[in-house]
Amino acid sequence: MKFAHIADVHLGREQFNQPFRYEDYLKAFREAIEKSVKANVDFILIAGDLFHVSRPSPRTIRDAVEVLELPRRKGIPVFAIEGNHDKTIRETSVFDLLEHLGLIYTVGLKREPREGEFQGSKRLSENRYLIWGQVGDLEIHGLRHHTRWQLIRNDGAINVLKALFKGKKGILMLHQAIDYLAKDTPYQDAFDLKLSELPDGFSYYALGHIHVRRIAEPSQTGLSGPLAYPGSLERTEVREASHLIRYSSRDRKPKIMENREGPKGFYIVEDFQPKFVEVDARPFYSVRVEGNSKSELKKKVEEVSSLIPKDAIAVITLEGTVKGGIALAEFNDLLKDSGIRYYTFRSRVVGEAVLSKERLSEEELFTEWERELLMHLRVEPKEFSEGLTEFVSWLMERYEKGTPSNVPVSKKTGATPEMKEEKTAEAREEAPQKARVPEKPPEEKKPAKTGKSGKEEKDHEGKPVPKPKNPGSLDAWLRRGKP
Ligand SMILES: [Mn+2]
Repeated sequence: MKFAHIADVHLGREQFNQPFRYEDYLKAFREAIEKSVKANVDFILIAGDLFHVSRPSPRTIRDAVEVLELPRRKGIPVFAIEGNHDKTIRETSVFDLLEHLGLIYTVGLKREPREGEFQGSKRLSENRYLIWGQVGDLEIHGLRHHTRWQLIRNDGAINVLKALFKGKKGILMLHQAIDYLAKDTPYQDAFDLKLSELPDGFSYYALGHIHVRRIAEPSQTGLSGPLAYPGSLERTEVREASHLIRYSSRDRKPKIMENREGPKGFYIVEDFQPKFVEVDARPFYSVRVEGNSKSELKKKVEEVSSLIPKDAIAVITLEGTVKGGIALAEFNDLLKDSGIRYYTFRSRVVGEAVLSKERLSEEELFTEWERELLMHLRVEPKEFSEGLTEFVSWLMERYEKGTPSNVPVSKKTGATPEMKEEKTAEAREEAPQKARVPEKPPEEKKPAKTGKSGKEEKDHEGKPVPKPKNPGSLDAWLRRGKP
C-alpha cells in the first residue's frame, strides 16, 4: 500500500497581491499531484487547506478541477478534509462540488451516508454519519478542522476525537496543531491538541495545519503510528524562506545560509513510512540588514541585493537605531532596477528620539493578536480586507437570525436541517457571549495564517459552555445542536 500525503495547498492565494504567486501555488499543487500519480500511489490524501478561502473564485475551482482530473483518470482516489481556511458552515461547499464531480471523497461527519467503491459510513445518530475512505482493507478516517474548544470539552472530560474514533484503525487525517510537533517549529504558538488527546490505534496520522514538515515516530510518542506534517506546498510566509541573509552591524559582509525550514513538498508513504518528496517552490529570501545610519543601511541593501536571484521573492527587514528614523519609500527606489521578482521592505529601525536606550521588539510592544493584525495590514491589505468582509458577513448572518429559540432559520436563508443544526450548535456554544460583540473577532475567521490561534482558543476553555444532558457521551455531543 502506497499513498501520497499532501496538506496546506492554499490554492487561490495571491501572496503579496502578486498574480504570479497564484500561479506558483497552482504549479506546486500540480507538481505534487503529478509526482504522486507517477509514483503509482494507491490513493492521495489532502489533509486540509486545499483552498486558501472557503469560497474560492471560479478560476481557482476550475484549476483545482483540472489538476484533480489527473488522478481520477488513473482511478486513484483522493481523500480530503477541510482545513481552517476552507471549511464552511454553509450547506454546500466547494468540497461538495468536487465530490459531486467525482474528484475527491471527503471524510468525517456528514448528514447523508455514503456508499461506493471507496467509501464507508456508519450511522451515529438520526442525521449524522461517520464517513471514511476505504481502499482494500484500509480505512481512511478524518475530521475537518475544529477549534480546540469544540474537540475538548468540559476541561477534558469529553474528548470528541477519542469518542468518535474509538476502536478505529488505518489512517487518521486531521487539520490541527499538535503541541508535540508544533513546539520546535516557527508555529510554536499554534496549539489545538496535546499529544495525549489523540486517539490511539491508527497506523498513520496524516496531519495538516503546521506549514513546515515534521514527523514524530511511535517510539517518541507512544502512539501506534507515526504523526506527520508534510508542511505547505509553497512558502506561505517569511519563516518558511528558502534562504536567510543576515548582515549585522558587526559583519563586514553579509552571511547567507539555507533555511532548514525551507524545502517544500509532501510525503509518499509506503508501509506507513513517510518519505519526503520535494516540490519546486519559488526561492524566497529572508533578509535582515542592520545599520546605524541611513547611508549604512542603503549601502548594505545594495550589497545584499546582488546575492538575491532574479526569480526570488525577498522580504528585507531593516534594523538598527537611526536618528530621526527612516522612510521605507527611500529604500524601494534603491532596488527598483534590481530585477528581483518581488521584494518588500519592513522596518524595525528605531528612531533615537523615541527609544534611545532599550530596543523593544514587536513582540514586546504588541500582543500576539495585534501583531497578526499588523502583519495582514502591512503585507496583504487586500487579502485582509477580503477576510474582514467575509467575517463581517458571517457575523451579520449569525446576529440576524437571533437566538436559537427565536426564528425559523430555514425560511429566511433556505438552510437545511443540517445547516440549522450546525448553526444552532454554534450559537449555543457562543451563547454566553451573545450580548456583545466578541472582542477579538478575526481570530476565528483567520486563525491559521501563522497558526497562532492556539492561545486565544485556549481562552475559550474557561468560558461557561451550556452543559449537555449526559456530558460524557458522544451522543450528547452529536445532539447538542438539536432544538
Ligand atoms: Mn494552512
